[in-house]
Amino acid sequence: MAKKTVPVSVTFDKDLFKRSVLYNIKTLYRKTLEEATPQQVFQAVAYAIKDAVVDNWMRTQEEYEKQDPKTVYYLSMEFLMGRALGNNIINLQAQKEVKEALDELGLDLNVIEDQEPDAALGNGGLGRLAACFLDSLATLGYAAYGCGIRYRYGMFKQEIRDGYQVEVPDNWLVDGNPFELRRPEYAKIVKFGGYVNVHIDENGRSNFVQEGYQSVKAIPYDLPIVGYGNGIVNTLRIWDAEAVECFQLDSFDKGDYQKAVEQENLARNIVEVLYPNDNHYAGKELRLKQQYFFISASVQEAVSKYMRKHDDIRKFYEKVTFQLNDTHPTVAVAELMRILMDEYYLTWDEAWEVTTKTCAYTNHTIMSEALEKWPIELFSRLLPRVYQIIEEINRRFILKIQEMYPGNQEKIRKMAIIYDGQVKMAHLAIAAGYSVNGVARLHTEILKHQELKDFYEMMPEKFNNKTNGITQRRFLLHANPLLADWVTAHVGNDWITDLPKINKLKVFADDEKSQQEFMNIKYQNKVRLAKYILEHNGIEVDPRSIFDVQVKRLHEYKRQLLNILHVMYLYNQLKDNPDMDFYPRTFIFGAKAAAGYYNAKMTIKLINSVADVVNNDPAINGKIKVVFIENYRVSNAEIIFAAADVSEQISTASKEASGTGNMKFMLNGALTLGTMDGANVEIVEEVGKENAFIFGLSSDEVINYENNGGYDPTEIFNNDPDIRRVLMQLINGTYAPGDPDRFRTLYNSLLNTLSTAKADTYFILKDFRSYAEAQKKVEAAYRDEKGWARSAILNVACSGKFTSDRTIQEYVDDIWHLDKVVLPKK
Ligand code: Z15
Repeated sequence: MAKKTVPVSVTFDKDLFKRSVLYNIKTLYRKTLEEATPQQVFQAVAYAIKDAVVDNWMRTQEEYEKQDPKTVYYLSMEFLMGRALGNNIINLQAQKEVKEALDELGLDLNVIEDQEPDAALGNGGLGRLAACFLDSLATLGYAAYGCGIRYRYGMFKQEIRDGYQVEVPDNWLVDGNPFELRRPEYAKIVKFGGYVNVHIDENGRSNFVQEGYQSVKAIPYDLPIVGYGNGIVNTLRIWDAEAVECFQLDSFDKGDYQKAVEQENLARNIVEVLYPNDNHYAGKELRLKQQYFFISASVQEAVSKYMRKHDDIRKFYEKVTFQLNDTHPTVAVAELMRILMDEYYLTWDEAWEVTTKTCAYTNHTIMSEALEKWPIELFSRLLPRVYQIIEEINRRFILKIQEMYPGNQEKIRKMAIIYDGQVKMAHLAIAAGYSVNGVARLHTEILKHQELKDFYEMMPEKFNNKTNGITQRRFLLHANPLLADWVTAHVGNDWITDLPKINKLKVFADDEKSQQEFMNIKYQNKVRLAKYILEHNGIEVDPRSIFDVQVKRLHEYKRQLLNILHVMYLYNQLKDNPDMDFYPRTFIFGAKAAAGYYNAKMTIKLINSVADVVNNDPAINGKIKVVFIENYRVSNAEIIFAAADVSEQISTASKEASGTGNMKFMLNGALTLGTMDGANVEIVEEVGKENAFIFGLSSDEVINYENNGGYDPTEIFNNDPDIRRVLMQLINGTYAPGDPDRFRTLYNSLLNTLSTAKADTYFILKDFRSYAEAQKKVEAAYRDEKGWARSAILNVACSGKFTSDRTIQEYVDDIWHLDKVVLPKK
């Protein structure tokens, strides 16, 4: 076990770094190291690391200038980056030197890292995927920009008060962000509102100009994205909004004054806060403003950067590609058309050719409530010129539909971009994109044959699958140093940049010594999490119990309710039969609910209420513990994945497009307890179904029920006394003493015997028995310690496919066709 994962860096200057830290504390705070607060020490260390990063950043960008590689712009409303310091140190391969240097200064890197606020510019899976992609793009050496919004407030901080979620603003910039760089020289103007005027010029051309608009200045802030060990540093560019100019106090014109105030307010509001909805579209005007704001600025910048080096805008797509992360940035299609026609005077056909060779679209969900449909009234008022262009795209698209399906009104109804007074953003993205991809094999198949069937039949060549992935640098190397070192000691450290190499671990799965070492590491990670839980929740948990974990956004389709109903069922069994054979289990939850999502919030309250009862009942002897981890986010996720035995991936089959938490658990040696949904299907394919616990309806069965009006849960309620007992406990005050109606809405969502509304649309009762049986198998399997260790090691060994390096290489090969960049030796 001599080999350590941390390589010796040849370029990182330890002494320079130490001096830099002390100098920073002096010049930033006029203090000595001893006088500085922990936050100030963090800032000083972060600036010292930034110094090393900036050298590589400049070198990389210079090299891009020289080599002029094709560049991807990953356009996304969300980048869920988490903390930067630890990740940057790892990717600089400077961990050993930094740790030594800090040690010599009497500082502890872990404590310093803990001072950094998470950059939580995202909700969940979609935003974290974008962050993993940036890591992989830089590590693989591809020229890439992430383009997004510099929200003043990111994802809210979750506090649990009296068992309820309370949202607290996330003022992540209070102490300043040491890694960001303000770039006012690249500011752009973005225009909203007004009306479109046509000017005929001297050549008889019609020029469309927006007049009477309000404008906002977009100021970019750049964040470095450090590649692992290759000197590459890419850029995440996030836009801040500023008023265009201070309005004139001597303006006596009331209209102008009013307009100036409105313009200033627009700038103030636009980047104020991230909408905290995951997989749900709320249709708010400000959200559309956010979308157009960052897209207009990003597209303007991409075009002007291209024109600084090239003269023919008609060949834009040879050097630039836009990836649309869901429909949120789809207005880019029309904005690019606008710039090409109105500012570069391309004809419609020329502009359309460039646009359709530049834009590609990723679909991340089939949940209908997530599909963006903007009322045309709102859209045309806010973006009059862009709307005009979309109308023309729609007109021509309908002509194409008619050409292919003459006289088929049904096709137009289902496929038009503008229909029923709404602009359908997914239809726009598909009509204008050269690629449409889903995020796991099953998801892409459902898109092709169900949700987007008509589009697939019309344009099959556009459709492709890109199964999601995660970065092993953050989720193993950084999150789980004990396991990372163990893996390296056994198979070398190639896995850090070539995850499939981790497959060499397979031969150790049956080796008893390896099994013991593995379980010992898992135990230590469970102790680390138990300590975190005690400090943050005041709950004592036994690291020898099974750590059964469900962490993800709270959503009905993800079925946290199924999990907690099953805990209630187990508790009933234990109460009836205190001496039954029962392996101690700790059920761990972590989840934020969208602020306005009532059932989701009540599920959090239910979990905490069950926790209160179960954790404090001496009759069950601590055999079940329920823990709700407050404020689940990237930084504590890293501790949680490392400590998990069981990975709960229990969405209603067909609803979870991919999932990425499932992959993070697998990489850390947890066994999946899940449905055949999203990427679970591919996980099981890699590791073998004997090393996972699969249950529940298949996606085909779910879709079948849905196409035939659902199923009737009352039958299950009537015939299964255990389930009936659990459901009655939702409404008899067992978990809400004095307020038996508290969970009535959850009960109604499952049964709803009173109204005609559909009940149990997520098949919780239908899948309950199958889930409970799978859980029994989990318990039996865990009792066989060697067998469990074997399966856990195999999960790690078979996780190679799920690196985002693989995903990105597939995007490059099949969609983007980027040039690989290698930096010359210094
Ligand atoms: C989001 O986090 C996801 C999809 C969405 O449409 C929105 Cl708005 C947010 C998630 C999927 O639910 C999840 O299955 C997937 O793994 C993730 O995107 C990344 O593709």
